[in-house]
Amino acid sequence: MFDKVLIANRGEIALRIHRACREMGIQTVAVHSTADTDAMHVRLADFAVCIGPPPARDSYLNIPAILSAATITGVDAIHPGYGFLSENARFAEACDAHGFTFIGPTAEHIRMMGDKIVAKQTAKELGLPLVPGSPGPVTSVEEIIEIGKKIGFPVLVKAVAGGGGRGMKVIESPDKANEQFSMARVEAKAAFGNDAMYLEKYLGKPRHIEIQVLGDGKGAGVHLGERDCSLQRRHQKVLEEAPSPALNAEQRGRIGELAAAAVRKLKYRGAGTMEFLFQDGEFYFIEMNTRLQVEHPITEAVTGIDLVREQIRIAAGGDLGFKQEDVKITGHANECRINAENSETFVPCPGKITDYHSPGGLGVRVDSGLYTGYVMPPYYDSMVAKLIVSGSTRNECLMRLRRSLEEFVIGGIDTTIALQQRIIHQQEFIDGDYDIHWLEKLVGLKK
Ligand code: MV4
Repeated sequence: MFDKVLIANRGEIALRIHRACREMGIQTVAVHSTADTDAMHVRLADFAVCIGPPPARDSYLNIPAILSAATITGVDAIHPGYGFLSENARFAEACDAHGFTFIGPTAEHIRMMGDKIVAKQTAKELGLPLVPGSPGPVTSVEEIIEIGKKIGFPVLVKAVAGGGGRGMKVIESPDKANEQFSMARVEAKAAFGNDAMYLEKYLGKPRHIEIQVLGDGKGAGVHLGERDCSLQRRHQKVLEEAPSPALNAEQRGRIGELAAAAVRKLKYRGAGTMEFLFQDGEFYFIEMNTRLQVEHPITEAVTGIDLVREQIRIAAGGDLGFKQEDVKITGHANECRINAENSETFVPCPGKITDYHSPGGLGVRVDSGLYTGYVMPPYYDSMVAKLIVSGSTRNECLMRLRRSLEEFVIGGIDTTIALQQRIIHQQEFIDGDYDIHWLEKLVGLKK
């Protein structure tokens, strides 16, 4: 096992990783920008190294600075968290080249899933169901119209280098193809420096269902059930739940088994998430994330498995601590993401936390680096806390979530606590009756 791990991230996830390390008797090294000197995870870490100025490209994305910090402090391994360098294959390779274990999948698997066409081709070979579409990149309007006529309009063009919804355009009919295809390409070129595109049939009212997987890199692999992440605004998830209120046991078992079999065939190492759209009882693979995800705690809540601990154990060469039949999904969990934003306008609102009180009690977990007096810097993501609530049933969980949101006090800044309260009081939400467009309709800012 490792003696010392460098945490190449910030905020609540840096704290989350620190906590797992601590419980495993592993020392931690925080690396931080000059804007994060007073961050909670920096205070708690055994060692801290300032790696640069506030802009992420100069600090949290600065590979030489991070590797220098790793060398100076003599760590064994580097945990990238989510975002930043977590899905950067060159970073994973650089860690290895410098003698540090990258706590994550192989660079090869990161690269494979980073190219969305390769990811889909791989998923197909692994036996996962795909959205009908182009087998490879599309380069001409004629091709789009031809495939569109075969699979039916509307179709969706997506950027090969995309993800997160950027560089995506719905093409309603053949006569709109020319204009919408060029718009998508311009966007993709600007966002990713790559305008390669592929085509899919457009699903009009799907849910976003993702399967958490773990592999040991040696052919063992399990799934830890699904998360329903359909409640999102502008491709930012807002409130997640596990299990999904939309799936029955047969559907859950079917997609879980397929995902776990895929992990074993791939000899995938570490934690990953297979994303599917789910509509009319069918699953359609869209992409795979080769990192720990923001919403991982709801899976932890319903399985009792510490995902960061498993990531670290696997990276250190260990076997999976359990088999598929040992994984039991018990009860229900929800996560509310609390952002430093106005609940109506979504305008970011960084600043000083004048008052802080987090909810507690049975089944309540708060992952946050906030404390009274903390000054939130304006340079990074606006998510400041995650409220994770669990219960033996979905109803118990929702009642607990309701009272936990009432207890939560974050003074001095605007937060999305009020938005979360609004969501959980909607009848459709209570009924579990929502798709990926429902929240945008509720908040009335649909593009
Ligand atoms: C789709 C889709 C409909 N049909 N693909 C958006 C982000 C990227 N991960 C995949 N996305 C979508 N792909 C087909 N063939 C609709 C979306 C989509 C979406 C997906 C998940 C969660 C929220 C979403 C919001 C808008 C569109």
